[in-house]
Amino acid sequence: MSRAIPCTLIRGGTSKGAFFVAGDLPEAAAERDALLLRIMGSPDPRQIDGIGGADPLTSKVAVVSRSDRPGVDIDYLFLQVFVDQAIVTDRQNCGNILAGVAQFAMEKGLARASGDRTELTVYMVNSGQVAEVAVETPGGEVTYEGDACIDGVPGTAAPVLQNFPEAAGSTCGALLPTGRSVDSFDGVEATCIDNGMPVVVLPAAAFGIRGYESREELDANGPLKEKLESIRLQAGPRMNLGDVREKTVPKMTLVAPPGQGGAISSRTFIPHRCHASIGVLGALSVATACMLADGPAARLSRLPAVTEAIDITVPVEHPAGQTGVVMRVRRADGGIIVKRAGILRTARKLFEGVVFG
Ligand code: NQM
Repeated sequence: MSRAIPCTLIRGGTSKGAFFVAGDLPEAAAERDALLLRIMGSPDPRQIDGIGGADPLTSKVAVVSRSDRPGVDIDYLFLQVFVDQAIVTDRQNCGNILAGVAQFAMEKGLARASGDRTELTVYMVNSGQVAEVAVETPGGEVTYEGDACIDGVPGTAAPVLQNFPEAAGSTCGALLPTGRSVDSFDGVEATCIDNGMPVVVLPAAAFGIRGYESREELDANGPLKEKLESIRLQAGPRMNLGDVREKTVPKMTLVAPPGQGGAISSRTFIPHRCHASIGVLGALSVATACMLADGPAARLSRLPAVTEAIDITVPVEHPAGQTGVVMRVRRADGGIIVKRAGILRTARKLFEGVVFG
């Protein structure tokens, strides 16, 4: 008989995932991953025999536990379940799914609300970094209802404020893991950057596209995807990620001048399908690339000049609108240092019960 496991489905930002308390899943990674593949219905392009939504953005898992690290409230492990391959990977973070972690932890008794607004420190197990997450808890109760809206999600919900005090080098060990702000792959200039998410930033025009195409149009462009994968496989080892054939990083972001009054236009492959909007930490990496002294994002973006220390909002345009990244930056040694970065998200609990594995 299949096993029943407590599970909550939550929309976090522009993604959706199955949330588990760590103790409810098998401890051994191989056993846990086999179970998650069954739960999501992978591998299968339709995920017909599981709860995944046949899209990388809805085939996500959060594993949450109380933290015993000093100054940290909860530990959050993110797992990406591939849709059409039998792969579960912990080699990336996910800021969108992070948007539901604090509420889930409080509802499961892993953390306590403190007054009308609760700030929790979350240890992101995937990168060994912390995020500060502030959520609404009127009268000490979790709420998902509110007036905040984010592009890519209809309607409004309670605001979730995420702050990333230490995002640089999350997975690659350095903000610019190749040691340069501009590299060249297959004759295309690229910025390899990791400010929370490893991303290869490339000029859309170098691929014969405008950079404002829809997700569907880009997903149907086989030759473009082949060129991006060739670059990704070369960039991966150079970014200290090793062989990335079976990894979801680095992400591939095509940039163009802003078309909707933002700072830069983006289309991101994650890595084999085009994102419906852009990831949270992905947006942070792209916004940071805009502030470098050179590279495709710096060249094509429209931003106020950074002189000394400033707080700046960088609206990153994407297929569903814009994601505003609020950053505190300062110029140093010919480059820039991002002191902290914040993003507004929302989340909504969709159902809670047991899932059969
Ligand atoms: O970059 C998708 C998402 C993400 C990741 C992906 C994310 C982030 O939108 O922080 O949120 O890049 O695979 O869920």
